[in-house]
Amino acid sequence: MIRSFGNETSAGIVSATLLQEGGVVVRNVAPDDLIDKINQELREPLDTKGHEFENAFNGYKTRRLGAILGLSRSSADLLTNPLALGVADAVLKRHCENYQVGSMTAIEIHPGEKAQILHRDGDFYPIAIPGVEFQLQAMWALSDFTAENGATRIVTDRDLLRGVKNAETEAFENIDESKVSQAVMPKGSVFFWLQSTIHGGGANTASTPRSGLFISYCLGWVRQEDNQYLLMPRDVAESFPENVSRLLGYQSHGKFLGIYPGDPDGHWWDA
Ligand SMILES: O=C(O)CCC(=O)C(=O)O
Ligand SMILES: [Fe+2]
Repeated sequence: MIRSFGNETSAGIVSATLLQEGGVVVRNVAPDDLIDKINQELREPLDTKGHEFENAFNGYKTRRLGAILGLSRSSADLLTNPLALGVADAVLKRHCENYQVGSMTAIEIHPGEKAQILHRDGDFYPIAIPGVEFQLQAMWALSDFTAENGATRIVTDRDLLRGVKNAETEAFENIDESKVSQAVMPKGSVFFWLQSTIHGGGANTASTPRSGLFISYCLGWVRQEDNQYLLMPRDVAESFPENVSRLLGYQSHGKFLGIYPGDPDGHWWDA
């Protein structure tokens, strides 16, 4: 079972549970009107471009979109949600001074989609350091997430949870279903899981789509999954509040890494 908390729960309790158990749901964090606005902003691009991301990993009945802030400005409110940042602070700042967006992806699983292959998102980082999470993942429910419509699945088995990556890649395909739990949650809730947590999208056997906004936050000294500088050029990034442009990567890490003229901490000149 994945632990599910009410929205009065502190980031401290949520992150402690997450670090212990690999995944945690917090219900009803984002107001309905925000979620409705984001759904409105994403509708047309999902319908026209969402199928471009179909492949064996993403599925052939799943619509996706990247570069979300360019399509849905309201999504910035989920990116900078105080609970999400509180959890990201607790999980990531153990290993960095600041963190950044890895990727933001809308994922709409349509009826008839199969369960996605179980995997770890951060396996594109070619090393593993035991106890270090290179990134944290959040899935915001833009619709209700149910067992039938494809709520995200995670493996809750503790041995697998802490395993060294890639060693059990083979085993990912033969995982006993009794070790898999789903992040069932109402629209507006958020599901957090660790980079080390094995997971995947669920099968949709319902009659309506399951819609979510995936946001990953990665350590400030690793490369971001999606190239935010090309997806979100400087003028677009800087049209958002500074906390958003910083998260996109328009900030340095410490005094020497990622410096540029205009860096909000002034390290270009300082160094
Ligand atoms: O859609 C989901 O619930 C999870 C998708 C996922 O894990 C991925 O595409 O990496
Ligand atoms: Fe994933």
